[in-house]
Amino acid sequence: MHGLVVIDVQNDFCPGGALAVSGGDEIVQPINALMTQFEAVILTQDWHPAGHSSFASQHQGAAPFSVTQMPYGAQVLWPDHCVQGSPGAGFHMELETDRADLIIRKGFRPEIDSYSAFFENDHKTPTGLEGYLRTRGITSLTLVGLATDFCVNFSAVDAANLGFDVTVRQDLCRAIDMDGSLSAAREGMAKAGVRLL
Ligand code: VGL
Ligand code: ZN
Repeated sequence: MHGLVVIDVQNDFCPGGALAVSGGDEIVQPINALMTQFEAVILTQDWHPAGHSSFASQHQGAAPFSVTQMPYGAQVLWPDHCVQGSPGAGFHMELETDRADLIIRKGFRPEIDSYSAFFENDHKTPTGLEGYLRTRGITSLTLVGLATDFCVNFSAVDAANLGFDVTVRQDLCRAIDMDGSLSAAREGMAKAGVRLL
């Protein structure tokens, strides 16, 4: 059984948003069209409490897009984004959310970020998505969404390591691409056995 996982197609990651990904809105209609071809559709939603520890605003003197050391490892510090209940955390207005079987929220613990749909950034704390997919008999996943080099990348690598058959539709993703993060993400996904289309 084949599932479509739509990563973080939210207002803050689209042009005009707090952490806008260039061209983020261009993928919405083609993703809607793709949903009809899958037996299961899962959406992820980046969902941070105000004052989340991944926000540069919470680290004195830290600039957005700088890197800090957290107890669980290196963490990029972001502009405040996807704050729970804010318009920026909402899905893009044209995304067909009615088609979703499951919406999984992540990044809701104040002290840890979660790029991946499967594990928080300590690579240990599960989100529960693996259990959902397995109990539904979904073994093969196609990933689309935002951003290619962060949440799509981490989700795809984790899914492949968990034994799912994983495809990333790069044409239906857009990247942040800071300091070579996109090419590093492509290499990491390929190495993990992710099919890059
Ligand atoms: C994301 C940075 C911070 C993403 C989420 O969806 O790729 N990136 N939070
Ligand atoms: Zn985030």
